[in-house]
Amino acid sequence: MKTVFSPRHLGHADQVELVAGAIVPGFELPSRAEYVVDRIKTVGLGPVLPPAVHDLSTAHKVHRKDYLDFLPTIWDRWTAEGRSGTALPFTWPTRGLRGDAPPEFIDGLLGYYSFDAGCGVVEGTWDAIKSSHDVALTAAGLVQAGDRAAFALCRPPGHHAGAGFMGGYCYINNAAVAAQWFRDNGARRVSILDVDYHHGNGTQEIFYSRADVQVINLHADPMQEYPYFLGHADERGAGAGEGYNLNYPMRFGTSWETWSASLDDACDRLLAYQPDVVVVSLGVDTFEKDPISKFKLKTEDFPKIGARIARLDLPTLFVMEGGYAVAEIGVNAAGVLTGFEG
Ligand code: Q9C
Ligand code: ZN
Repeated sequence: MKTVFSPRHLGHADQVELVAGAIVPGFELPSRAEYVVDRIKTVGLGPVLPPAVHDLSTAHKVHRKDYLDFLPTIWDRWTAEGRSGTALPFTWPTRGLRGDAPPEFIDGLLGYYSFDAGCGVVEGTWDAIKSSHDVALTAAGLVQAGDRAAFALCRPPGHHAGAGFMGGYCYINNAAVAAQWFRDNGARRVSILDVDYHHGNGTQEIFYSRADVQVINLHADPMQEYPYFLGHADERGAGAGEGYNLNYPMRFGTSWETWSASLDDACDRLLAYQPDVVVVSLGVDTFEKDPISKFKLKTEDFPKIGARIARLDLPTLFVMEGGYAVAEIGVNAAGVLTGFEG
């Protein structure tokens, strides 16, 4: 299996986040992707290729124009106020406030276009976002051209980003852009199978009213875990999309026995949909030692995930999402992919 990867992610660094009332270094570190690419090379998964530059025309079909126009301007707007460090929001349009128009000032804009303070912006952030998008589309092209599977080693990740907002370390929804691209290039139906520990709220929102992209999420119960405000089992899609969104929320402490039963059920539902291609949102933050998660999957379980997905016998694009036990994410992500290859 080929991997697509860009070192341009390295410019997205120096993140900070609020954890238990303290501002600490962010968990979504540049070293994450470096550990994964190093492990891919160590196990000899296959060639590691650079992305080809793509325009944003497909991204424009899953994101709002005003949001995509705003993203590349954040750092310049921030520094125009004489600021340095990391651009972050602090005010959001929740219930009881108006959220129907973007303000003029950068602090208001950052809040308007996000749902949390998980998406800092530094000088190199837009270039990393764009390279991550290009990685996803280049890898999608490999699958379209006939490869059984490809790995888009995206950083930053994407599944929390919605049509018009960032959040949870995610800016452009790489998996959603790839799914849209498959639709525009001959696939009649696309399934997105999101195995990241966190609910892929952005992906769900983007496709919620559509029947042509099935979205399946396996994740920590939002009653207990981030993103808290989406991801319940009764969210099944709306309008034409009714029945094409599937959520498998699981409680803190979930281990392989329970998690894999959800995966088996999800795979049955996926096959019943008869997609032409599968996009896997590959988070490995289900790992027992992940520093921000509370599932109990072990390193030996990750190849079994890949093997189960391989049994679907469908063209498959893996898109990197989360996973934060830095030393181990390379082993676990590569484990899924080697398990897929059998
Ligand atoms: N700092 C992905 O796995 N947690 N995103 C916030 C307070 C946010 C995870 C906890 C977790 C986002 C792609
Ligand atoms: Zn996650």
